[in-house]
Amino acid sequence: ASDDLAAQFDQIVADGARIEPRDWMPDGYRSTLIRQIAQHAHSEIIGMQPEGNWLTRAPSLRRKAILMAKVQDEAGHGLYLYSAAETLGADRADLTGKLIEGRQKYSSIFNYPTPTFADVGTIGWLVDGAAICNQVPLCRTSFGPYARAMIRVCKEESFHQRQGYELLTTMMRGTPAQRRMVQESVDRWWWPALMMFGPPDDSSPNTAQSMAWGIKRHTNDELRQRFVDMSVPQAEALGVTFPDPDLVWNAERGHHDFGEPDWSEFMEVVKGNGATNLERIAVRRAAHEDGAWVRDAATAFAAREQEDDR
Ligand code: FAQ
Repeated sequence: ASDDLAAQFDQIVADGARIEPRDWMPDGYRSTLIRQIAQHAHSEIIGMQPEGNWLTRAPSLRRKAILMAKVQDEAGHGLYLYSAAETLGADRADLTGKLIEGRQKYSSIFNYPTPTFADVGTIGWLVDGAAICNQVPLCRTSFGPYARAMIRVCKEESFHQRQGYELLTTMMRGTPAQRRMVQESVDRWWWPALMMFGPPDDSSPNTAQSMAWGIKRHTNDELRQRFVDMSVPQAEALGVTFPDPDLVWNAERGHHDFGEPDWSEFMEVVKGNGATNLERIAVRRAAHEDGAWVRDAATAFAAREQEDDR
């Protein structure tokens, strides 16, 4: 019977259809998905911090309202993703515990500081841009709840990307100092944005199996290339350059050639040694501890309601 179930699973994956929570699945498929979805959820939640830094300092009411809405959306994405992980048997409180104990990863990109307001625009343009590039194919990932979550998340990320680009175009129409601020910000974020796609294919331990299971639809390098090709004309329209002397159109390949990100920096950031890793986790831990009374009150309230029902 278990052979039948495995064959059924393989057939669903081969057909490009969706595996649902009650379907049989290999243990490795389940654990890979829990790992990836949890890392993704943690990234959304930790990802509120770099831009959150500017909420009280946004230069106008309009910019503040936009930024507040965007940061709230990221919280929503995180909760949506934790729920998708729960359909696989994970427990949200346990996942949060693993994050603040440093036992589960979140995206390297959120370990860089945001010293200027232009960073809000650059994060929207490049970081949300890279996120969309990576997540649109995940709308077709083989696990149903994850794929469906990605549809709404991608719609909201597209809005985030546009607000970032619009912010930068406004600054580029401003003073020379504002234009310099945009270029300086783009110089800092370009390489970290390329690292978001993960290590090169030949040193990506999970890609082959995740592609075979239909969890990933493209390799890390394929998506990185797509992002570079997409970003170059946008940079031209904006009037900024990327800090890569090797970035050049290759007519033969029909793609841009580009330089190698500093993979030793990536490894260090993923290991916890980036500029803001400690701060990000400390802030998340403090928020979790400060919120303990709310969880306790909600649990006590739910218990009393149940008692009243009896
Ligand atoms: N940072 O074998 P692979 C957002 C880890 S967007 C840290 O290639 P895989 C929106 C990897 O987990 C950001 N760790 O792994 C937003 C693995 O760890 P292991 C979140 C990284 O999974 C915008 C090891 O290295 N998006 O939040 C990174 O097949 C603005 C080996 O790598 C997602 O998570 C990295 N950059 O491919 C929010 C998308 N790259 O095995 C706020 C979903 C790799 O030790 C503001 N995830 N690692 O546990 C994915 O598509 C994949 O997981 C990849 C990595 C492509 C990220």
